Parts: sequence; C-alpha cells; structure tokens
Amino acid sequence: MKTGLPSWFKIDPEVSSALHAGQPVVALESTVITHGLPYPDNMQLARDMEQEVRQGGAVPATIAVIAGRVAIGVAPEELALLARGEGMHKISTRDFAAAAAKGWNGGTTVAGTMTAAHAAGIKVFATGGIGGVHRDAPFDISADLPQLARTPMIVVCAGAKAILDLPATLEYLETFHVPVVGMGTDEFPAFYSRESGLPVSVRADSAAEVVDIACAHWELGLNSALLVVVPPPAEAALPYDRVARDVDQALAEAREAGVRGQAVTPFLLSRMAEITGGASLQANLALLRNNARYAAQIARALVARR
Ligand code: PSU
Ligand code: MN
Repeated sequence: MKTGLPSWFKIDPEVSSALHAGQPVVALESTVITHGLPYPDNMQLARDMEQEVRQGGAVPATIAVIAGRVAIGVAPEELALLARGEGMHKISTRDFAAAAAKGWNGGTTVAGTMTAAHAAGIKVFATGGIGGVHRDAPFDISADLPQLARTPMIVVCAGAKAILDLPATLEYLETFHVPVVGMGTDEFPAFYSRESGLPVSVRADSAAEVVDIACAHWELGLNSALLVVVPPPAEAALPYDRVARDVDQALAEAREAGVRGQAVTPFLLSRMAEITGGASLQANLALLRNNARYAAQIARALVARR
C-alpha cells in the first residue's frame, strides 16, 4: 500500500485494508463496462468478475472515475451507474487530469486502470484483451502499449483484440521489454480465439511460475509489466478463420463510417457482436470471467511468495 495518492483518489475500505494487510488484491478495469459491452450484460459481467476474484481468494478492486474522483473499488450503485453508460467518458492515462478537473464519470481503459492501480499499490490486474497496434494507416496505437512498457504489474488477458494487427502488437511488446507469458500455452491467443499462429515469449504452467518470472523481471530493476495471456475457454472460443472474416467486415464498416480515435475499438466490438449473432459477445464474457479467475490465483501466489 502506497501513501501520497492525489486527494481526488478514493480507496474502498475493504480494498484499503486488504492492501495494508498484504492480502491479495486484483484490479479490474471499467471501460469494458462503459464502452465494451452492452447493457445489462456489462453490469452482470462486472459483478461476475468481482465474484470470480472473491471465490479465488482475493479482493476485487474495480477501478473507475466517479464525479472526477478515481475510485479504487466501486460501490454497487456506482457500478450500476457505470453500466447504464449515460455520459460516460473513456478514460485513459492522459484523461485523468481532465476528469478530475471537470468532475467526469467514466470507465478506465487498461492503460488508465494500470496507472491508478499502480499508484494504489496493486500488482495484479485482469482485463479482456489489451489494445494494441491497429491495422493500416492512419496510425493508431493504443495507450495500453506504452503503459505496459512502464508499469511494473501483472496484466492478465486473452491476448490483444482480434481487430488489431497482432504481429505488430507483439513487436511493440518485444521492443519495450514486456514479457508475454502464455498461461499453459506456447501460442498468443487472439482474444475470441485460442489460436493466432503467433508465439509467446515464455510459457508458464502455474500461477507460481508466473510469479517467479515476474519477481525475477523486477529484481533486475525493470519497470515494465508482464502480460499474462490466457486462451479463452474452449466452449466459448471462436475459430480464428471465422473471426478473421468477420473482423474484415467490421473494419471495412468502420473505415466507411469514418470512425476515429477512442471510438474505434467500441465500434468494432459492437459490430463484431452483431455480425457474429452474439457469439463474439459470449466469447468476450467467458474470457473476462476466466481471466478474473486466473488473476486471483496469481495474486495469491504473489502474496505467498512475499
Ligand atoms: N477488453 C475487453 N473489452 C474492452 C476492453 C478490453 O474485453 O472493451 C477495453 C480496454 O479498456 C482497453 C480498450 O484498454 O478496450 C482499448 O481501447 P483503445 O484501443 O482505444 O486503446
Ligand atoms: Mn486508439
């Protein structure tokens, strides 16, 4: 637990006492609630992820911005407000100051959640799929990547979103010394799919092994994150070839509609859900719950190690 947080942070009492006592805590993001999933699935999912973390023996800390204050752990009524989505901002690292000054409400992205979680002293974070390098020009690289390059945390995800340029995303992670740790796999998962044909940088077969790698990495004085990638559950995963076709269609529609900036990822995710007749949404929900479960195991292994 760190001190000296900005006055516009508020830490939930349960999260605060867990951090003080050195108990396992898992950060959860909230752009997936405000911009990534439709209502009311988003609200159910947010509760389910918290439940998975608890069942795994850790304390969940869903991070969001409520009336300009960065909440480390949100109350049930705040979660419902985020899920209804009206007037919600998408808050990445650069947006906190604006949110604080203007009293915004919003969901924090992977980058934003990492910034806030790290400030609060949380080491483990679960999300769905990170942002990355988008395909073709004009040049769009998610702020998630530079944040991973400079924040010492364990980020659990199902790879990068299938709508991205996955080889370029992995190249970026390599350049900025972010280990990509395959949880029980040698292959980088492609979010909706278990396979991508691309390799991870190292495989781990247990939470304890992930922690061994993380601790060695940080003992070297490195400040980058570990990206732990978990394949989506087989029963909900979609075949890579089928996803590739649907992604091409969604991307063509985004281009035609002139969608830009922060709106690109939410547009593509919601079009994918429609094009796949809801199958991509089911895969997304399943992998989010699964990642929360793995993150809890890793948070416990990290505490056990210390
Ligand atoms: N994982 C999901 N759904 C999402 C996201 C992750 O299953 O909507 C969000 C994360 O908050 C991530 C963001 O940071 O998508 C990426 O947005 P962008 O490409 O604009 O950086
Ligand atoms: Mn972008």
